[in-house]
Amino acid sequence: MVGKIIPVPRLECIYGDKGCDYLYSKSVFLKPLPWTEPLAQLRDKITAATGYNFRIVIGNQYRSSQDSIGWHSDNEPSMGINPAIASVSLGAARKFQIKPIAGKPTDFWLEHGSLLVMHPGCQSTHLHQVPKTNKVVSTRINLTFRPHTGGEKRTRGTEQGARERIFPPAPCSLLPAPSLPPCVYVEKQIAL
Ligand SMILES: O=C(O)CCC(=O)C(=O)O
Ligand SMILES: [Mn+2]
Repeated sequence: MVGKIIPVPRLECIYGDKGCDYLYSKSVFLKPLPWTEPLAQLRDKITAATGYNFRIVIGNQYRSSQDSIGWHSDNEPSMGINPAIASVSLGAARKFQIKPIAGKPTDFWLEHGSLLVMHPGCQSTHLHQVPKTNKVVSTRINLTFRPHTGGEKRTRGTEQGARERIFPPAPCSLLPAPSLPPCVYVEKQIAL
């Protein structure tokens, strides 16, 4: 379908380091707005908890039960090889599913304030999605913090300190939950 514009079933935004442009599905181009103070604070908190460094955050807003994201892996080349991705969920709880590429899904609920970490390697072995649902659900926002190999590096203040501490990234000290694939970790509640 050449030239046909198909809207994604959710709202999206991106914040991050200057020049860390993001292209996904070979067709959707996102240009980051500068970090806001609350987002930068949350990024640094997640870095402190996981040991992973992040340069962009993509926000998804699921307005209702009919907003969703289909099976995919986050394997855009601009994130480098084997990215670690951490996401924070806000608002309504939604079912998140993850499965080995040719395997059966594991379902779990991402509640308000939960932190999901997909460790390096997860994107090559697993797919994930947030399906539509027939239940009535209110708005959910998901913030996915991601690395990026391009753009301009941050140079000031605590951001520089954070980068020096964890670059190259330390292995994440958080352990996977027993019921989940080993590449995933979920913390029920992070201090927001
Ligand atoms: O909303 C979620 O929990 C997942 C979002 C996601 O997979 C993505 O933005 O790539
Ligand atoms: Mn994803």
